[in-house]
Amino acid sequence: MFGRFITQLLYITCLSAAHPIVIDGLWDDWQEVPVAVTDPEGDYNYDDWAELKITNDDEFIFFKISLHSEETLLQDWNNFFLYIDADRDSLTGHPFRGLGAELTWHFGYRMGQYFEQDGIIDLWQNDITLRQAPTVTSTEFEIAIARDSFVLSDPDSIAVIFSSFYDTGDYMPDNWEGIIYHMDTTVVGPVVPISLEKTGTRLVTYNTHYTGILEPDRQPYFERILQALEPDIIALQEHSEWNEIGDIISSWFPEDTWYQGYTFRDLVVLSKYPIINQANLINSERTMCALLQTDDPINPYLLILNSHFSCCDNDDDRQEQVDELVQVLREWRLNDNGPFDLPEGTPMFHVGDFNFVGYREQIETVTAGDIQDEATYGIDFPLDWDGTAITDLFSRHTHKRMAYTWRSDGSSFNPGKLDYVLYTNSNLSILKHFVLNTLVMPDSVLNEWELEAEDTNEASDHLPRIVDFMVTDLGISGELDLPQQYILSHPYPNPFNPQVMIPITLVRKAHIQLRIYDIHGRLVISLADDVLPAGKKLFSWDGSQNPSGVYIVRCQAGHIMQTEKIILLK
Ligand SMILES: [Ca+2]
Ligand SMILES: [Ca+2]
Ligand SMILES: [Ca+2]
Ligand SMILES: [Ca+2]
Repeated sequence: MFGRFITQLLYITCLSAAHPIVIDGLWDDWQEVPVAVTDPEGDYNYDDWAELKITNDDEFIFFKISLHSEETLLQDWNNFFLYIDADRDSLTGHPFRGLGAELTWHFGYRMGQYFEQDGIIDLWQNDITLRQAPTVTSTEFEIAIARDSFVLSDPDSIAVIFSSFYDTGDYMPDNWEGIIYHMDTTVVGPVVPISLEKTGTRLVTYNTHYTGILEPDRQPYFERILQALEPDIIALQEHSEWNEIGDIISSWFPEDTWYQGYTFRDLVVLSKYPIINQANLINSERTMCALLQTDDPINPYLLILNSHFSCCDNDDDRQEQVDELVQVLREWRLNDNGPFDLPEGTPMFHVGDFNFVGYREQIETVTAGDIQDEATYGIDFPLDWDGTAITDLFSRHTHKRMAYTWRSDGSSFNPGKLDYVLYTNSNLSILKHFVLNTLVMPDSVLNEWELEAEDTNEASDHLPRIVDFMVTDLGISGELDLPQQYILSHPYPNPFNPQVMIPITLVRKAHIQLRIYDIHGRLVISLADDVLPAGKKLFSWDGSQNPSGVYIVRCQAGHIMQTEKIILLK
């Protein structure tokens, strides 16, 4: 009895700490959160809990659960139960061990129950604003539930038990009365917002939900969204067979010339840059590509892969599709056996609605080129030009610590990350990226961008993903005649604030002009205009008096001129 009393005291003193948690499937935001329960390994022979953390912010209560046992899917494939005694009264609610639980939630069935005095009410994810990540298989998950949902009505403290198999599984915690968590009323505050303002070249990927841009009642939402975003390149999925898309987009941007690619199944790429080649890439027609000719002075080519892989629980088809895609890219790049000539070192994005709601191996396949069925599709092939994986970009909402890209409040499925942006980080730098969710944006920001709160919610069940980027690599383009003797090396750090270092290497004495220009080509400062001896010299520039943005470092040595883009990020 005395032991239990001490334990309870410890829980009360330790377990109260507000933290800003982003529901995105990344874990660094949990590092400062103390462990609530360490559960033993082997106390259950199937789904075996390992650890529980609990915290809250102004709006949500957060749980991070992890398993000793193998990976599973939180929104399916399990019989995980969460019991919350919201009034800390064991005589009210559903009796479970020492709890009287007002809320029971079954993760695998995506259903719960609210036990109130007069009866039992069935619950769906939207009733408790359930948010969880990742959307693919894992051994750890982060979960958010609204504190002010009618089920919880923002309690001061709760008692919690997780069970891994109905009412007989592994319990976390194992003690009878559960873990007590006290809400921390420290104000966490809203997330630092991401401005919609464009920096660099902008790519938008968007599943338009059954040809939404063509539907008269949904078209105005898309028009406002795309006009606010001002994309340079648009990749659309689920827009089905129709031809007017180029005319519609052009009519929304009368100042610009737009190039429309062909429609492959339900995929199309539109661009302000000429589309010089395009092709379907796999048998199921679920990945297309478009080669663009941009005005980038470093590497004028850009390859956009646009995918809409098989939906839902069709893991086998989806894995086949991504395996086949890696095979196609491997044969193209290694053996020149592809739909058209692809210049070596061409920067590449792979975007779209990937529908990754099952095995996380599919992510490994499209990033690291890890083929699952090597007997059919051959050996693995890392997809970046430098022999490494391409990068999976994690973006959050501009005004919310959320990263989901699909949401349907009437569905039993909680919002998830279905839409991906992958890129070759050997030659592309990301300047800004976000998910647009107008529902969470303040009126002042909506007004500024001539958006309405319901826009993204009414347009589609997917949210658009936005990425601003620039081409960065000077080293591996096969198309440009680059000087053999490197003079200007990559400035560092990049992005920088406020000081950037610029290394110059001269193999012999030379007259050097080193200047920094802004993105509009206006001279910002001249750092050197002098004869310098052979050897290494490090220049620096302090940008504290200049606005954030992209700047060009230009180094002229005799007839050789080299440039580097640098980003001042304050
Ligand atoms: Ca997180
Ligand atoms: Ca355990
Ligand atoms: Ca109760
Ligand atoms: Ca246990």
